Amino acid sequence: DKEYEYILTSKPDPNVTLITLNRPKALNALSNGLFHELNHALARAELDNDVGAVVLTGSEKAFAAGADIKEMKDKEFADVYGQNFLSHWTQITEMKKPVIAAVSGYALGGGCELAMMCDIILASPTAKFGQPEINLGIIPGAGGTQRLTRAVGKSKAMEIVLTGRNITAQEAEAWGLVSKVVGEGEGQVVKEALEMAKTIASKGRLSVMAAKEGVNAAYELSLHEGLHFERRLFQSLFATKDQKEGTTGMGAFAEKRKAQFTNQ
Ligand code: CO8
Repeated sequence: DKEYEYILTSKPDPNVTLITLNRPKALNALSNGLFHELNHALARAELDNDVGAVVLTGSEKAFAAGADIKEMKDKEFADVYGQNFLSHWTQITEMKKPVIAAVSGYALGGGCELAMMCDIILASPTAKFGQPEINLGIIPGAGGTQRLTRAVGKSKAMEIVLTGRNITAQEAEAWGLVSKVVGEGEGQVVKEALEMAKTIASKGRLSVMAAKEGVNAAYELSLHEGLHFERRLFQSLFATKDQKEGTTGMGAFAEKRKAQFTNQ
């Protein structure tokens, strides 16, 4: 993929985009340039009508070892505040299509935060998650005190953020940070993430987006508001052709056949 310097993109399946962070010499340290490219590739996947889900991965050794410390180290308050440093690093959370993180090796600092911005995290047994910012005299800046706390609870989040120690894939799974630790073997985590993405992409696009919106609303709204929002989303899907195809008398369920969704 010649147009990008820090990432690779491909479509291993007609309905799935794979984005691979590719700064091997820096363990995929996250730089300004890398995020510009990542945002570009994500926007392209979002606009591609064939694509129903995205997989984001790194290398066997590192998903991403954090923000690029060399790029960050000489910045002053006037630089980071004046240019709103990190503000464009969260664009991935604006995606309507699901994004699965396939994590091998280090997911540290901004790398762990980037994984947490995705909708589902699959981990290889070699994955190591952590927020080592405390060792650098800073704190997590893109969700490490917020998304992590919602994922694993206060006591465990405090331990991770205050000690800076890495947690294993097995701990991350037991604590609910990742949905699954896959089997051993090079490339296995990407393989399983692509399979999962393919499954999701085979569903109706509109209901997948609405489901993602509903789950994400659980982090923002009270239970009462969240349930109200969910019911409205649910009701709105009755205006879609996919609901007719999926469930009604003329549809797949009644005819005992596989639904042919048209994303309408
Ligand atoms: N930034 C820049 N370069 C890095 C980084 C990084 N975060 N991590 C590794 N590298 C570079 C190393 O400098 C080295 O380069 P060189 O060969 O030129 O010296 C190369 O990658 C290989 O690294 P190591 O030789 O250190 O490899 P090891 O296998 O010995 O160690 C470690 C691997 C343990 C991962 C180690 O590299 C390490 O501790 N890295 C730093 C981890 C860290 O502190 N991360 C947090 C950074 S702060 C942060 O992320 C703030 C979040 C901001 C929000 C982001 C929003 C998404």
